[in-house]
Amino acid sequence: MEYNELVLSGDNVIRTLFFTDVHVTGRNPRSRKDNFLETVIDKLSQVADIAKQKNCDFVLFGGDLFDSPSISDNVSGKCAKVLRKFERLIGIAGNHDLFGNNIDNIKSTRLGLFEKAGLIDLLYKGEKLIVKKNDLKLQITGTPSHFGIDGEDFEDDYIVKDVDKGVDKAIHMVHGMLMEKSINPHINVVTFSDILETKADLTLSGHYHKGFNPVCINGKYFANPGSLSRVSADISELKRKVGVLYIEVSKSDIYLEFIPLRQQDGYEVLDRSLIEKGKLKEIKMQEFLREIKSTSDIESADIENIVKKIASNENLSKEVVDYALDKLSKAHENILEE
Ligand SMILES: [Mn+2]
Repeated sequence: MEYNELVLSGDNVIRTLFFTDVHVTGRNPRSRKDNFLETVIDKLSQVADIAKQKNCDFVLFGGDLFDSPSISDNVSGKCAKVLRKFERLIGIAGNHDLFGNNIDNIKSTRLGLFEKAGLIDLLYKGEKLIVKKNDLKLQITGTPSHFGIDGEDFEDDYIVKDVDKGVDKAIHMVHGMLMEKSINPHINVVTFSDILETKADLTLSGHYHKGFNPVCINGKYFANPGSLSRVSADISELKRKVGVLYIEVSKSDIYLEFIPLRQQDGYEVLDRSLIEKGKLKEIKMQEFLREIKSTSDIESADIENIVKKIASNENLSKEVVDYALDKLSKAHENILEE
């Protein structure tokens, strides 16, 4: 972030929207029957319109703007054009925005380019933005995605430990698997109860595309409105309404409201014919290939795991491991740029 304070004028309420996981791409996901790029650009345009209608002071974004960090010029240009409709967009990077899920290489990604061009202001781990409006003071922090975000050191990424003096409310954004409870023993998740000691009054997460209804535990809110686009033809995605979270912050309160966007019925845009023909394996393979083609997340995560495993057996220093991981993410970058 180039600034750490934002002074606004108006009443005593800060208004904002939060949206996440847009996955802009020119490659139509296998499950989609429509023109995915057009649909997703329209979604972004709607979010900008709602921000104007609702008089939002700025808009918050939870990561994965792009499906891949090196999306084509043509697609990036269309995305840049619609982002110009936003007066102020403040967000974090998602795993799909990064090469090898390594935030250190943000400068060579499309999202990094958009940051430099002033289309989005990115929050990095440890940075703090103080928003002042009359006598209301809001602190905003964010943790972008990185390798191992939902691993054993999750507290460092999810729990806000200090809030500036005089701050009335704090919002924290994180691109990680935050949910009510674990869904699969093979996927690391962070649950609300894991992070109840956070000083953030509102924790906003992306990454988990299905999202969840906002919850309030001991006066602390947790919310994820779900991905702005539907890329899989799972029954839950067919039924899910895509939308944004409207947020009002006042000295005493936080108000949250899910606003659905204009959208086609899931059954109109998502193709389940392969699933219904019992070709689930084929679909899973397509989705796997899509992942590899986009960010190689699965592949690179595995390689990173291997590096870390070797390192722990060989007692290598952290510098050596970091060097190896850095080399890997650069190699990943070269593969995608070819
Ligand atoms: Mn995502």
